[in-house]
Amino acid sequence: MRMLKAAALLGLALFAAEAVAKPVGIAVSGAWIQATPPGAATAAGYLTIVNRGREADRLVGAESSVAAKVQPHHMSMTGGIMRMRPVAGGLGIAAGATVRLAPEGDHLMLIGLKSPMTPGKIVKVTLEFARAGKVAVDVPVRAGPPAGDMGAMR
Ligand SMILES: [Cu+2]
Repeated sequence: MRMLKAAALLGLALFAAEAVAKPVGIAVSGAWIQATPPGAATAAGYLTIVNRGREADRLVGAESSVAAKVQPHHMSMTGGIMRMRPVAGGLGIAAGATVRLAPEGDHLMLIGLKSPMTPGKIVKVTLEFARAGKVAVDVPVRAGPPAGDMGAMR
């Protein structure tokens, strides 16, 4: 009984610590960037955004020192051809919703790479949300998707 109580208190303490570290309603997890061959001008980044807040938010932009610009991109299928374009007005995340940016789907596009994305490298990306403001994420470069990330279409 005593152990259970201690565990419950510890759980509360951890929850509180997390709440302090992330005062905003937005949580980002599972971020990674697809490695690129030398000389590549662009790279794609993927991540999962959870909006724990009670209000809808939007990912309106992003930046990183490794690229001239970083844009949220939307992927769509038109006549059997996949096309991507910058998300006009930002990527919406409804209150309580989880939005997954994954291979073959929406992604972050790093444009004008200043150095090659080699596996193992950690890239700092700052996401900008309309409500939550700036959220900095350390994003590892990977040769392929992490285990369990099956892509947006599967
Ligand atoms: Cu793109």
